[in-house]
Amino acid sequence: MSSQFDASVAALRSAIEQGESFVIIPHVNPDGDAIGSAIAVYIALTKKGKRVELIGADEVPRNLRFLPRWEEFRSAREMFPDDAPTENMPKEIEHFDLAIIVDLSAPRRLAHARHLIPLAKAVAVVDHHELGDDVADGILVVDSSYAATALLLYHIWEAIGFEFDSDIAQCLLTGIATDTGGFKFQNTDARALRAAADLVQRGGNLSLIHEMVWDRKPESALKLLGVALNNLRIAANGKVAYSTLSLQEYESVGATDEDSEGIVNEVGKVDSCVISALFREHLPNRIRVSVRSRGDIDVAEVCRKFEGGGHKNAAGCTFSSSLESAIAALMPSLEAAAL
Ligand SMILES: [Mn+2]
Repeated sequence: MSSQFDASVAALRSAIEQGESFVIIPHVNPDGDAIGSAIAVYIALTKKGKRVELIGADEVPRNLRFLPRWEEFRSAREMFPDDAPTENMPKEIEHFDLAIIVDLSAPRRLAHARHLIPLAKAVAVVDHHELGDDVADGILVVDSSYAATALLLYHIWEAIGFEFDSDIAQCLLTGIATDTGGFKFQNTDARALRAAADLVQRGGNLSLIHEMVWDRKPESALKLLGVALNNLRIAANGKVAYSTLSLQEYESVGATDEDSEGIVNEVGKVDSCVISALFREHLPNRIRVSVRSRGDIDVAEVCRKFEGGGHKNAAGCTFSSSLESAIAALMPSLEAAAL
């Protein structure tokens, strides 16, 4: 650990000790790491007797609604319906001593929740993504060598003055488990496994996480998977596998975009492919693309060219266009990266 990192951890600890009121914010379209990390910090601060709000742009995904205290999340979309600062702010969100943003560093990825940032005296970032060009101004506790923000948090937990309990263990374990794909992605290192073992000992329940996150799906999600597999296309001599989901197809099986979770990984099982992608028309002419790669291929770099981002092997971007235009725009870069 660099001394810069240690200094940031010390700064976060003193901001936590001195602050009275906090807001914890995960990124837009949150995953298990964002939600698990946010709730863990929320519980720890609450136990210290602090006033804490847990606010995200989006709702807690259905498959994470087994986590302790997930119902305490509040929606920034409801708070800021016009996606602008409002005059009649509820009293409890008028001021915060510290805003802690987790699993991201770019304020634009807070979406509606970014309007909370000016209400906070200071900001802290806890994240494991590479810093981009849009970074919140504040205490940066960032290290991209960690497989998950929850894993980074696990390592600094006591250094920032927090205690563990079984609910916190379950939240952090969920963050680590989801960002490592159930401990099977390349980022699953000894550090992640050691942390997981300790978190299980502290009360985390890994089989419950597997069941709730991956092994229980609504009928609509399985039907949507069927549609996506049926739409499978192959490019670059088999090196790129991709699929599409149109708005009409979502509607035909009664699915929402949440049901597309994990489908890109199924597409990526084509044995010859090194890059997989799923193009989803989740709103009219709004295309979300999830991209995955094997080995050393950096798809985050590709997605950054289209104002997206992510990790080397798991990234995404969005297009305001038709499905076919989004495919035409992105495929040349994916094919080039696959060669
Ligand atoms: Mn993460």
